[in-house]
Amino acid sequence: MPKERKRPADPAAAASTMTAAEAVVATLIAHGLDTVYALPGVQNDLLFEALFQVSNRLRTVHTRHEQGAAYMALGAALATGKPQAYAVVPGPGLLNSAAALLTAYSMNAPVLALIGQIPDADIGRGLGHLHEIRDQSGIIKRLVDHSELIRKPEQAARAAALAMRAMRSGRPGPAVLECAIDVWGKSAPVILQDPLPIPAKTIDNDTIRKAAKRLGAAKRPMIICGGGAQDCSEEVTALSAMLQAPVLGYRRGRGVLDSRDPLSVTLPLGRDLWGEADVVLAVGTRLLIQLRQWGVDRELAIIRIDADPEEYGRLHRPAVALTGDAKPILQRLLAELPAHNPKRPSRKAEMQERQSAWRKRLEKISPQIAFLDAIRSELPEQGIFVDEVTQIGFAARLAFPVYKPRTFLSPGYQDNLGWGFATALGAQHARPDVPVVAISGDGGFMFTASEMATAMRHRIPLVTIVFNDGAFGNVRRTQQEHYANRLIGSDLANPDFVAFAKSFGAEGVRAKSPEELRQGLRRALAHRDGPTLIEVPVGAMPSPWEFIQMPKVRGR
Ligand SMILES: Cc1ncc(C[n+]2csc(CCOP(=O)(O)OP(=O)(O)O)c2C)c(N)n1
Ligand SMILES: [Mg+2]
Repeated sequence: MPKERKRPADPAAAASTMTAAEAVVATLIAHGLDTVYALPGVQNDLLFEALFQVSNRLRTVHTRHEQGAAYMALGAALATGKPQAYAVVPGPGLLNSAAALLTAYSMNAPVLALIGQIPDADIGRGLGHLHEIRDQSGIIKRLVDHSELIRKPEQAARAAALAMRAMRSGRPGPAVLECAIDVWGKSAPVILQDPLPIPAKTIDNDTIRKAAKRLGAAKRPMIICGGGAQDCSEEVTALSAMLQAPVLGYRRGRGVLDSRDPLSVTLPLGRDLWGEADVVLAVGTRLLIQLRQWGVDRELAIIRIDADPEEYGRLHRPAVALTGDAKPILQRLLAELPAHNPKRPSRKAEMQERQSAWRKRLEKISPQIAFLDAIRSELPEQGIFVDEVTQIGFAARLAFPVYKPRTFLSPGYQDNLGWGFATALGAQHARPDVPVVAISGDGGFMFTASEMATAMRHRIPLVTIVFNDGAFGNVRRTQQEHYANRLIGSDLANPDFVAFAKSFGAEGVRAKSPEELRQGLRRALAHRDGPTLIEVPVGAMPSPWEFIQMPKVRGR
């Protein structure tokens, strides 16, 4: 058994005797964290003991499954833009959280995982300890860019500070700290570690000028935003106005330019504009859809802003590459651009016309859009919409108006079914000041439905809308349309979702039409004392895929 704690954590003291767990916890507090999403177990008992000591400064929010804890940390990170943490036991605990950790990696989200370990001396020996997994550290190294195994208390504070810095430097992303069952409780004189400075990339004047000249000379400039642009709304808005450049955001880039601006576009019109553009400024996006689906040719010059220079060599060499944090780079570009940019006539009328032409074509998916209109009419501007891999979600990416950054949370390229409910719980927990609405299908919701208990236990006022078609509808439609109706593994037996919610003590409502959904949402959003589930029974919906997987418009 681990030794008893000698002294309670005291993060104010510069050096004192404390356990590894106390040192980690004090370091997290010093970095501004206020919550750890967690599921306990014996390897982490001493970590939880340290969390207990500081529970007035660092809340422990426990979930019913490790994926819930990790998705909640992810949702909190996406909604706030700030680092968040979760803690789980090794082996099955780690693996249960792994889909969320993978998603955090894919989304460059600063999520710190605290993972237990078997007794330190036996790591790697294959003795069959509780929750032992072969080469846990090796598995973790494949999942994230930064990880460390804490082997003694003296190492703990610095390890935590390094992890916190790693999550925010270069390409941001998750980090993992492992610590053995018998090390969490070991004590030593510990010097607490202040936050380490985040190294800033120097921005090269010549490259900024080169980019500004290209953009200034462009006849049909365009801006494409990914998740890396979420903190650059002001700058992108100003650049777009100066250049009269449309701004495309699809999943992670939505909300950077307000959807009410006629220059703000989603995929279908974005593809037309990509076909016409002579210069594209890509901010914090992999450009996978553009370069792989829509094509590229010599007439198009691409300027990329990315935290990770490895991006440039992957698919297509950019004409100009600006590496680093997008915000200061865009600010420099904004300062330089007026010297090279002509006064440009407004494209407002043209863009409004093109937007409405596409809205007409999107009427093909109007059942989905009618539900989205109902949600938008009730969700305030700063309210957060959490997307899922479901029919309403696919339509939302194309047609849901988004007014502010970080108010449209979409899972990026993992597109992992089942992320939504628990991620939204984390978003709502971390942003109690704004309403959060999660949408999901009956399939996706059931991945983490047990976290309704977490929503009740921690009184999280999330509103969840479950669109119930009794199927993995997207799969079923594919089987109908492309496999001659050979249906396999796509029908679902469901609970009564309203009764399910009520059985936890949550509010449960059924809405059978967009209008009933609107009314139900209005009531639900007024109820801030706990969760609400709104079930919407639906039939099969028209396919959105012709608007998402669109053919080439450039190149061979
Ligand atoms: C982790 C994961 N597993 C499987 C899939 C494949 N998949 C994509 S959509 C879908 C069905 C979604 O069903 P539901 O949530 O009910 O939404 P619907 O399409 O019926 O609206 C499945 C299984 C996925 N995207 N992610
Ligand atoms: Mg379904």
